[in-house]
Amino acid sequence: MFHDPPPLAAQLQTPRIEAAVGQALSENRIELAYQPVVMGSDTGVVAFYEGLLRLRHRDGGYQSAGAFLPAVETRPLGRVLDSWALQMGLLEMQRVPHLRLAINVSPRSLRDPRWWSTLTTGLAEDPHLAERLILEITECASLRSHDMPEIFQRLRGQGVSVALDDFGAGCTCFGNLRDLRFDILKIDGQFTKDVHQNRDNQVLFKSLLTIARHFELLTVAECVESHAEAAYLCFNGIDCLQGYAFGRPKPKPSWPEHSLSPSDLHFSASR
Ligand code: G
Ligand code: MN
Repeated sequence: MFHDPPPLAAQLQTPRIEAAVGQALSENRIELAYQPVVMGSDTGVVAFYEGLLRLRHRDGGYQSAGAFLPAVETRPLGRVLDSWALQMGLLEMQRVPHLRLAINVSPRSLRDPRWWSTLTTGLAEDPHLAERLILEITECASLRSHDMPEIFQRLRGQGVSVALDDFGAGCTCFGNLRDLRFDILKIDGQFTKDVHQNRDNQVLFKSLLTIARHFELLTVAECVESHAEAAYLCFNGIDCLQGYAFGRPKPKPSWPEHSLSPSDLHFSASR
């Protein structure tokens, strides 16, 4: 969701978007919508949810994060939105005892004291929150910076799980998988598109899956829109699926009665 650098069109619109987002924040119109990530072995079972930011307009319509985040991602407002998303996610996790939730965070925010304070203060509220929280970090150039392994160690010290988001979408660097410890690999939606009939995507998807298995990562296929795509992905061993075929992001889903444990998901935050 966070791209680096922002597209030119987005940069040109930044002041207008900043004003709209600032206004929406002050009027409590920035909210999280939750999209299920289901198990490949039984797509009726939700492994976890991803909380996605969206801006609700006064007339009730809304825009998803992709429409405004790229424009403000490098700005201080990008840090405010990341902290806001984390705070709202942690509050929902406190309210819903079994909820496993993934929240997006820009690598830039991993250097923001305010984001860290939101994380540590939130996790201190309940000793079981950390094991239910997944932080999704989009691959970008700043993940290669020399202080990232130390920042990751600090993150893992909090007991949370870490996902590499949109893998393969941007400046893909396989070295990140070797040098930074992730629990989950989210394979970008471009590789799942028509994968059941697109030979190129079949080869790319299988290669990414082989790499993920080597690093013992839980795999999630993003943007799965059809059951034909899902069938191919499951047959070839994907762990989890996310996309419109299994549920659109919703502000108030009916939460499950219980959630899968980390061992059911074949990864553990303490690994
Ligand atoms: O970058 P990240 O994967 O965090 O963002 C997910 C984005 O993709 C959200 O804006 C969400 O609404 C959108 N999305 C989720 N599932 C699908 C899907 O199946 N198809 C498409 N086109 N978009 C999706
Ligand atoms: Mn994400």
